[in-house]
Amino acid sequence: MTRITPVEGDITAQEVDAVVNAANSSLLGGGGVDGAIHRRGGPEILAECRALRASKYGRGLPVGQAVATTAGRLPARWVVHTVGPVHLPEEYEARAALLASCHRESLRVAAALGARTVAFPAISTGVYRWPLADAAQIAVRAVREAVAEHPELVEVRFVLFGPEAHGVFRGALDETG
Ligand code: AR6
Repeated sequence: MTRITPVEGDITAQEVDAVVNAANSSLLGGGGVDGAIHRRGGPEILAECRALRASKYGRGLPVGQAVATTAGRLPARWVVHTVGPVHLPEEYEARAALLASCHRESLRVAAALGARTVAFPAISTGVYRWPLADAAQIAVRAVREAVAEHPELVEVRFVLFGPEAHGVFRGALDETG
């Protein structure tokens, strides 16, 4: 059984095989988690992102999909970049499906590389404005479903910035555990 754990902390400090980045379609960096990962991980990550843009993802990484690069100087082996949806109430269903897809696809990509431990931030809950409690429900459900397909995963960790977000994810995990 894969352990699914909420921890309070900084995603860039996680000693795991794969760290998930809440990226944007350009793959060329931004603020929040994305900024922190590129700052701490160093230029190798951006170099691989640029190479992806020059090859397979000329038009950018579509929302809901995931792709891996080196983790550079982070204490991880890979960064799995995924693009969350911007929260838009009038397109709730379609975008909630894309947020679930981010989690499913990130775990698929990580597992295919041989990762056993994966850390997620609270995708879409910052710049992309998804309400935290709802994002937690979607993320937890998607991860629970996806780990059933990847029993080789030992741990999926949600890394939350601050006690409030940590409490919300812990609650969502407890409810569905
Ligand atoms: N560790 C853990 N969580 C963090 C960290 C960190 N170092 N930094 C922020 N958070 P965001 P999004 C939390 O905005 O909403 C970027 O510009 C934060 O409090 O990083 O998917 C990208 O390039 C929030 O709860 O991601 C995109 O353009 C959560 O992580 C866009 O933002 C996600 O916030 C993506 O927006």
